[in-house]
Amino acid sequence: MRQVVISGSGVFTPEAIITNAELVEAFNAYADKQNALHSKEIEAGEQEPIPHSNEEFIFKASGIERRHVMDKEGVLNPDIMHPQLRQREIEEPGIMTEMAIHAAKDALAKARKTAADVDAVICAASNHERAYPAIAIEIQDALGIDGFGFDMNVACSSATFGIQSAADMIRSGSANCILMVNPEICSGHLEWRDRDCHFIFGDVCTAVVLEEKSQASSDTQFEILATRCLTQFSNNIRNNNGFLRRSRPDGVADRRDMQFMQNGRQVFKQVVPIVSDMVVKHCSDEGVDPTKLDRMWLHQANKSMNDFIGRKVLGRVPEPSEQPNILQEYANTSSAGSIIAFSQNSDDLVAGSLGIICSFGAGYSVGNVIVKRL
Ligand code: CO8
Repeated sequence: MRQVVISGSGVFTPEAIITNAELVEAFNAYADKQNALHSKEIEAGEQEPIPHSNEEFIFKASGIERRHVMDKEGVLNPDIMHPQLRQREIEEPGIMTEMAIHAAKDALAKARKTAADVDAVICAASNHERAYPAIAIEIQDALGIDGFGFDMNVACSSATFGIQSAADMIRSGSANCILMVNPEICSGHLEWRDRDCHFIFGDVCTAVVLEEKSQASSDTQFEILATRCLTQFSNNIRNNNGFLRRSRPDGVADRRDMQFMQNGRQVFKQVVPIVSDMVVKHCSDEGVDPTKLDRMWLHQANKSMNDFIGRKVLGRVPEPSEQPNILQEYANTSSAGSIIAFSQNSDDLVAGSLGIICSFGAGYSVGNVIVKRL
């Protein structure tokens, strides 16, 4: 059977940074304004005041210290509380394509490939700025790639499911080289006015080049030994802002459920055992001893969650270098998180080292990719 390698990866990091301190200051100003506006209802006991957010809570509960975003001013303006992205002409590349081009060029350069070598583009992300034409086709056009492109969405697991799809196509011979990109504008669908979740997400784009092993020539190659995907329906992480919103009888344009909603504690409790069991079983089924993994590039949602999973899989407390976290810098970037961790923490591994790229999140969904450094 044809073998598949990841021969390059890239990350586009937006320049603007929001620290926890800045975020909390803006949220608390928003809360004070709203509470003043509704003081009569609050005094009459008809409405609860909006409680303040708190930096210590955010760091302790999640491990997040800051996040990168495409627009900082709108998010931090207590009268706006969401990113403001400029209106683009229809002929201009969309914002997801713009982000993807940076990450894709980085990944292609590392893979020592040009657009002419690529057969297909997969744009795998947790939200797409429009339904059609596919963002992947716009990226394909912007980079001058022949062949085909398509979008896919499995929320936080989009990238690992994208890797499995690409690897399967390369193994079967329908493509030799695939660019898989993950432009995540989480700031657009995060509810910045809800203290339970306003700290969770950031924006970024990642990209990986996958190709048939014999044609790869890059310095750093990881052979894909096996992939496994798992989904199990849950409403604990949900967003209802679909194309049917105009057809709803209430006619409300800005409702809470149109942004990211989650029951975080339930997600934590339910997802950790699903992921640990899946990774251990997948490795064992593939003849890989999970306790001998050299590196785990895990989904970046919550530091404690990763600590639990790392301990369960390795059977001991992982060294920080064995399970690199990037969420302190980027926050949760949905499907891009495990790929940022991989891209920024894999060059040092020696030939023969074994690792997993593992994602988990809404769906629920879990994706696991077992790789070996060549
Ligand atoms: N400041 C101060 N206090 C707070 C704050 C805050 N900002 N937020 C909550 N509190 C309070 C709560 O009100 C609660 O108070 P009380 O005890 O009086 O009720 C108390 O702190 C504890 O709250 P929680 O129980 O919610 O706190 P946790 O310790 O559970 O931490 C976390 C919350 C960090 C959210 C944690 O539960 C977690 O990380 N869970 C896992 C979540 C996860 O992995 N989700 C995956 C989502 S990502 C995904 O699937 C992709 C979706 C698509 C992308 C969407 C982009 C927008």
